[in-house]
Amino acid sequence: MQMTFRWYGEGNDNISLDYIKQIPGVQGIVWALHDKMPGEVWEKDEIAKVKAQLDKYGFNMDVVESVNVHDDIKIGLPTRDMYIENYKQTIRNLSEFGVKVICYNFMPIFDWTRSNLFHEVGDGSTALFYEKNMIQDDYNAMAKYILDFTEKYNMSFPGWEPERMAKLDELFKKYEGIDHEKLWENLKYFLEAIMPVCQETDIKMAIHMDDPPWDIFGLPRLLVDEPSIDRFLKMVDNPYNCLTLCSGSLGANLENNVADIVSKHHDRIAFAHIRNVKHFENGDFSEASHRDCDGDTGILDILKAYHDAGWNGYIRPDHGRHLWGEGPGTVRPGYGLYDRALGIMYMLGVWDMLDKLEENK
Ligand code: DNO
Repeated sequence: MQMTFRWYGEGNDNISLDYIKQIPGVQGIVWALHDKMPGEVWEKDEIAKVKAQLDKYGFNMDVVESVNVHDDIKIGLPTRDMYIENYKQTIRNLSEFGVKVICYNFMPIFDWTRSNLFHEVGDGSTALFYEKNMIQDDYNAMAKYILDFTEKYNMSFPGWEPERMAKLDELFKKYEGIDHEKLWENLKYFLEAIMPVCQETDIKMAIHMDDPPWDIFGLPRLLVDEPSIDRFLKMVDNPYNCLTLCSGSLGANLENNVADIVSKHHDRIAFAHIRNVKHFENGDFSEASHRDCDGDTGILDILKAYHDAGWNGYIRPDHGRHLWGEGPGTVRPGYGLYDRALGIMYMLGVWDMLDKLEENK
């Protein structure tokens, strides 16, 4: 496996590359041009700037997270072809800088959804939290909570672009009639259109799991469990059509066994997100440290499944808790420095030990 760390870019992330360089084992930065709207072409000079910043530290830029997909593609509007052409151009431009994997998602309107971004965990730290009752029919309260937060702290979250969010009602109207089957069709159309460019440029498309893995606010969600992943991989059966297997997104449903999915589909997992989730009886869940026993996701089984498979894809710690003074205004929710660095040490500790045991067999 190849360890990476997500970084939001200069001026957009309080964590510096200097600090990231001090975390053992990090080879690459998971990056993006965060000021791009979905549908816009990423220009070479913009990509070159990031490359120069990463080169100084010897980090690779192999993984992009995310090149967001325009709503018109998800909805299947006639304008989708124009946005698909732009997407292809972005893939071609990225390939000139050695990019190998593009992480993206196909969730209608919202990316990840939570009801509390800094929930007290009980040990003095905070974490992202999902209160089931808060995320039912009315999207306005949840959207207002997130958007007020981003405005107050002068940041924007990927997938929560204020320009799009300002037109939420309109967006919901556009998605009327888009059920699961329509959305699957539109996903297939998109992938079949871009696969030849992926083959030509040797870039894998790695779809992120839906987070949480169920429909919200009446919007369909597709990548939610093993059968839907099977369907996705068969639907476009191409080695460049891959997964970003996010243990935390899938782990929000206790019925998902992420380690089993790893064993079954490791050859199509281009990128692994490792996140641990702790469940409560009423259906709420909180994010937790990466340590196996702090959550219910089965982190040890998952790492072992990757190791047993001899997997050599990209991996990163996903959401961590906010520790040691990190809080609103100092870090991006879920993306502090400390818990993700601890997560890396945990993962590398497990991995090194598995290597050693294999060596000594
Ligand atoms: C959450 C992330 C997601 C992910 C996108 C990929 O923190 O894992 O926002 O980047 O869904 O498109």
